[in-house]
Amino acid sequence: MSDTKLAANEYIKADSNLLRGTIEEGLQNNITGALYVDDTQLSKFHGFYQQDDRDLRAERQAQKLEPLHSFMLRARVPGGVCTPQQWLDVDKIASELTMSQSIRLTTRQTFQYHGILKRNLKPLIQALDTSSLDSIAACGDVNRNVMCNPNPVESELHQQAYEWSVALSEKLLPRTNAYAEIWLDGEKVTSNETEPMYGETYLPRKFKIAVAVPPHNDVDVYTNCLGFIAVSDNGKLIGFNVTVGGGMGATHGDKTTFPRLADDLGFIALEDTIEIAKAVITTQRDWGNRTDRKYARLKYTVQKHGIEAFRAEVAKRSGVDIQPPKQVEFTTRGDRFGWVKGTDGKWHLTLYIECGRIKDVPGKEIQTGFREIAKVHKGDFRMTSNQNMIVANVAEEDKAQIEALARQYGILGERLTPLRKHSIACVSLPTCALGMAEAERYFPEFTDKIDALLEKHGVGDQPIVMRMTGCPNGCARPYAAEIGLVGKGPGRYNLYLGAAFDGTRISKMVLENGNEEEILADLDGRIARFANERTDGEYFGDFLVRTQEVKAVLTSAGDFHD
Ligand code: SRM
Ligand code: SF4
Repeated sequence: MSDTKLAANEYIKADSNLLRGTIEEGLQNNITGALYVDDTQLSKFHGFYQQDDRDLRAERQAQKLEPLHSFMLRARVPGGVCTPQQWLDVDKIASELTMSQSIRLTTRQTFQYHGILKRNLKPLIQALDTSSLDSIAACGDVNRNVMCNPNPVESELHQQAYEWSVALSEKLLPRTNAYAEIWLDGEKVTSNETEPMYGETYLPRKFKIAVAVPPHNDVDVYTNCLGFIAVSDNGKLIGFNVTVGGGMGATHGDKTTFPRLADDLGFIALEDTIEIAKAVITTQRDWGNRTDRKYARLKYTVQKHGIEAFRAEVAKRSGVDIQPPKQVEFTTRGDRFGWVKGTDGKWHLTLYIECGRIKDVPGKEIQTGFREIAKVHKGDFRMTSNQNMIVANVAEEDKAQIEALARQYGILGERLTPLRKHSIACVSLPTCALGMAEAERYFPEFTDKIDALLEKHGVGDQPIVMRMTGCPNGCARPYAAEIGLVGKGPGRYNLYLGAAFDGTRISKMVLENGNEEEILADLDGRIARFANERTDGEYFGDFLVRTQEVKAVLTSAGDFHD
């Protein structure tokens, strides 16, 4: 490559021999717990990040020790579905091969391990493989885990949508043999290996796809690079409304960066799904910004060229007849807790997991509970994009046993408030290298305080989508929340309000760098007015916009910072 202006990662990818780099050599170097620096970028394509425990960083620095390096690994589980045996394997791996010993359900329907020592990476990936699981392309500049609404009620429609999410995930995988060679002792490919769709420098940046089945928008389809919204006729899937150019990440104080909801590309017939996805991906491959990773996501490509030009290019590349979008309506974004019955007569139990952390804590043996359920469960498990878990496809006669186990281990969640049911937070400290403020460790306590405010004003029964992240990258999609908190520094957050309950409008900042007291004071006044002045059935975000407390973000990006 001759263009010196390209982002550093572009050279790392180009020189990596299709993602191999020197990862194998780095694994064998026992002097350090880390990988070689460039390989820490390549490792993401294999599903893992190098991290260090930030709680211990200063102490180790004072002792002149290298940071306590360990790795976070994210699995690829399209649509979040796994079998009970797989769950038992996942659980065993956490206990035997990670320092955290816990499992972390993510906001994209999969799970992560934290605290994997370098020497345990290979045994861990091999153990996942034995369980027919992998972490290929779970991170990195490629298409990542494909989300699919776990909508168990409309069973047949969901099954069809789920199958498309699996097909998308499989068809869009990188073709390099690097993962098999490094981790699974696969035979080394020696000649002419190519990466037909991605090319040797892959995409300019990460790429995300979600499949949504209206009226449920729990996958937050408009926040994805590429969205497929199921269009059905009499319960049968007939095609998708395709959306492009959504994304959350931004940088504090930099108005050239912004969260953005996706634009409508149009309706496509079912058989065109993979072709459209490939055309969107190759357009982004060729049009995306490779000089500055800050502007390299698809949302900036669509914003720069405009949706018309982008649509024309995708139509040209795919040869697909892209029609105007069909009418669809979303009404919910949360999970449906407790038991629901599918149209096929099977039962599904959605269980709340605070911030997605599967770990035994006093009063709630979450990890043990799921292990015991997995031992007897004959259906499957479904991780949700709200970091919760569905014990799915339970026969009528097995319901009582599953429920008894959930109750015994304190995970039935019978007394959850509507706010809590609609709340998620990202990981942040101590593992996330980018966290500026606490999220997962502070969010439960913060949620209690907002619940108390709602209770005080008599609106404790109001469902409100509330999300917190430790930095502006937006891993819990906070700009799409009715109450969004984005970490600015220790104990300090920007407060964002005014997003739509169904995920079709993003929010605006109303308070910068506030501490807990300031945030609670701000919300106290607004919740009081909401309690007194809301119209029948009005949501909090809509109320703030109607009463002009918060100006609506109308265009996809332009007015987010106004
Ligand atoms: Fe994320 C980076 C965790 C969903 C936007 N994200 C990270 C890293 C890997 C930090 C890093 O780069 O060093 C975090 C690891 C923390 C840890 O210790 O585990 C991290 N992201 C997560 C998870 C685990 C949060 C969670 O609590 O569940 C989610 C894993 C999803 C998955 O299974 O694949 C997660 N991240 C998201 C989402 C939500 C989504 O995709 O629906 C977003 C916003 C949507 C988007 O992509 O625009 C998101 N993560 C980011 C960004 C900002 C990207 C950008 O465009 O600017 C970064 C930083 C980056 O890429 O440079 C990031
Ligand atoms: Fe880390 Fe920021 Fe993502 Fe939270 S939002 S997990 S702090 S990168």
